[in-house]
Amino acid sequence: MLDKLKEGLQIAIKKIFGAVSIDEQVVKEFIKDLQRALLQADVNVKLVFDLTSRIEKRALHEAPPPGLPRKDHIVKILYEELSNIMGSEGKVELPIDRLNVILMVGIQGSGKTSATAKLARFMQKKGYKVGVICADTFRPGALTQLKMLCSSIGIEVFGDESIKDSIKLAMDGIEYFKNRERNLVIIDTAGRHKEEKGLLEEMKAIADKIQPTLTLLVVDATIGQQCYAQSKAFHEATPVGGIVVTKLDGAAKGGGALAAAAATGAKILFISTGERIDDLEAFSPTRFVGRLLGLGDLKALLERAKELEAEADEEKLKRIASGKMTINDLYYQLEQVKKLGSLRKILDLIPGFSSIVSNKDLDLDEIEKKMDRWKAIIQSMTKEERENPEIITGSRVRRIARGSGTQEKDVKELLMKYKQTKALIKASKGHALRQFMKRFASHEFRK
Ligand SMILES: Nc1nc2c(ncn2[C@@H]2O[C@H](COP(=O)(O)OP(=O)(O)OP(=O)(O)O)[C@@H](O)[C@H]2O)c(=O)[nH]1
Ligand SMILES: [Mg+2]
Repeated sequence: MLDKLKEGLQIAIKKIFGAVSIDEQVVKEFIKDLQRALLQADVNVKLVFDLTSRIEKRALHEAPPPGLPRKDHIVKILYEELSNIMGSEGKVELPIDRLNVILMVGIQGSGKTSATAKLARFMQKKGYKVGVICADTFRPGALTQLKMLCSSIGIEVFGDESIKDSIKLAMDGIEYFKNRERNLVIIDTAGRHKEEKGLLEEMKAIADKIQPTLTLLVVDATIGQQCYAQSKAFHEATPVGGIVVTKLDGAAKGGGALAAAAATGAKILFISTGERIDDLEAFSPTRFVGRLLGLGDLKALLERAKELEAEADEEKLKRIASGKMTINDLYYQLEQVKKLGSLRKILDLIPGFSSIVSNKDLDLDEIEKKMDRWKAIIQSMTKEERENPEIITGSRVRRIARGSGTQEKDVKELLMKYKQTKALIKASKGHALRQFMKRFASHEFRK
């Protein structure tokens, strides 16, 4: 599956690992290799350039945690950014103590009927009691096709070729299975063409009437980045709970199809990778990208990176607590707080905090804006200035303010705060800060 893309990405990675040292030249070449591989897989041009410019920036400017080779760090960046464009992790969790209804929709020939049978199989293996409904009144032989596929897995299909009303078929089918102790029914519908407004409306009418637990949109990977327009049209007609991307086996444009589907904001929940009934798998962006990049080595690399990052955090904390805080450390702190989410959310989590400080005393939006300004200011400092802020006077203050699009008084304020914080931490021997950071860093605050 996606062999071409896999090959292209792995060539790029091999070059990074083969380089004597990582310099701008090597990174630029790596970026070119990535672009070539992604464009060949029909990933949208803008998406490719946005993605690779992010990777380039991070590869050139982001320092790896101490101990992690630069090469490994770049592969890790590639892994993170690629996973990101494949969307976020999704899961199908349906309660077993009631009747769940999954509605399959998609244009003609996208693979709905096959996906219906495959999904029935997938959920059957998970222990669900599944029934399948044929609500396709359009395609000749639709019921026979579905029955044939499902008979091999012992799943009953409800259908009636004399009924020409798909909504009635769906309703009758649900009623039928309700009386037969099923907890999941999957409804196969007729192919719809995205340009035909009437058909999108019909789908909406079915969805409105039967109120499915989940609507799954089936898209064909061989159309590549066109998946975007198609998924978007459907998603706008009726909220799509998830996407099934089919025919990924041998689809040269599969990478583009996945990225495009994810770009609509609907989650990709399943991928279909062949014509056999068992060729359906739950989709996980991180696992998928891991496989693309060759998971074996990657897993070890990611674990090592995580350990080193944790170590580095601990080291930084020690240094800050001992009063040897640099501007770099301050920047790191700002980043950490940002990573945790919005300040308002974090402060809400601190027991008793809201009763001590009312929201009007504390303009959190203003503080967040200030934090962003501070980050910009620090980014405009030279390495020397960050390590040795005492040298920042007169003309340097002016230069930094200009470079960061802030005012001189903002730069001065930052320097003042830095001095105060440093003195405060030194005075308390770092005790207060350590407690505070430990609590912030612990997982209970992360979500
Ligand atoms: N190679 C491959 N073929 C697939 C896959 N999924 C579906 N197909 C094939 O694609 C063709 C169309 O699949 P169907 O499931 O009938 O598509 P449909 O969306 O139900 O089509 P209509 O009901 O006419 O709208 C069939 O020949 C399937 O065997 C897949 O993942 N891989
Ligand atoms: Mg069909």
